[in-house]
Amino acid sequence: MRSLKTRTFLALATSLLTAAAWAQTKWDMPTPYPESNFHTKNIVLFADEVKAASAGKLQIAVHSNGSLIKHPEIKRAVQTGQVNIGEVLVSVLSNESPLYAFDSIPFLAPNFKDTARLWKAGRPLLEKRLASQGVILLYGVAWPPQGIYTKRPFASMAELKGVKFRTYSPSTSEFARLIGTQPVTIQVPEIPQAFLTGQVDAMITSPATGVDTQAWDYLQFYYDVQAFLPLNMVIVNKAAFDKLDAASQKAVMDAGKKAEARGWQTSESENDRLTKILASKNVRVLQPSPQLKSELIAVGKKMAEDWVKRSGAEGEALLKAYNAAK
Ligand code: PCA
Repeated sequence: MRSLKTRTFLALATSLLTAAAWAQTKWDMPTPYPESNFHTKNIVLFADEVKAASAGKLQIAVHSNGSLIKHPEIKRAVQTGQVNIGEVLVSVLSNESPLYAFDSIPFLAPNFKDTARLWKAGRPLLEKRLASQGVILLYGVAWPPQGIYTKRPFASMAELKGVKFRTYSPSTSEFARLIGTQPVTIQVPEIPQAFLTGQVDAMITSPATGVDTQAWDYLQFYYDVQAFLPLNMVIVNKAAFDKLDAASQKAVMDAGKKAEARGWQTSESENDRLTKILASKNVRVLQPSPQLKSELIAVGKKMAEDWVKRSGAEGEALLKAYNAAK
């Protein structure tokens, strides 16, 4: 028979172990883009930092490429607590509210500097809206500028007429319609298959996604239009966040701040390198013709007007804050 001392020690050790196991929380984190993508790599670093800063108490398992939950379902999954954290493209939600299309208006904020100012103006409105649904907006990072990939060269909108055009959000589908093409919404994991089976023949996206999806296998031209820089955001279920101990909450907030700064930096600094990869794979990287450029600017103007009408007071407040911060 064990001595009283040993028994007391064993009982104590067991209860300590049980407490430690209880204190450990695991969150699943669905994300829409592949492992190779800079947003995903940034999230993996974020998860590592949360684990270290919470002394292993909060572990975030990243499920990239829509493997756990498909992109259009991720926001709902976070909101309902099916998962506690996730990443989405802001404008994928714009059927829910036009507010979420604020970052997809062609030529409103066509570079990183203006998009940072636009994000600053839009963020409080998004935070408020999400908070009313029990969701915390942790951070946002812009994609590089969006351009147009095609199989053939073109110099005007008329030459694109009727082309089946891959889009990724309600706003990009509206853009596709306004330039005379036929939008087909396809999320990134399905892009190669969609081109190889002839579902689409052109697309709008960044050099980053062009490289991730090996665009050179089915597209030969990239027009560096620099139309807009859409944002991804990382969102958290508030009830789950509130259940964390103070140290873990701080770990999430601090790591979120760092990920935001790192993500913007990488998005900008990697864009040249990724554009060069496209060129090295024989995708011709071209500037839009002056005619095409002015046609696209007119499309952007129309989209801006429509968006202001649809988004009402929120849209007005956002644009006012954006313009005031110039
Ligand atoms: N890549 C994502 C969104 C914007 C981008 O550059 C996509 O093509 O779906």
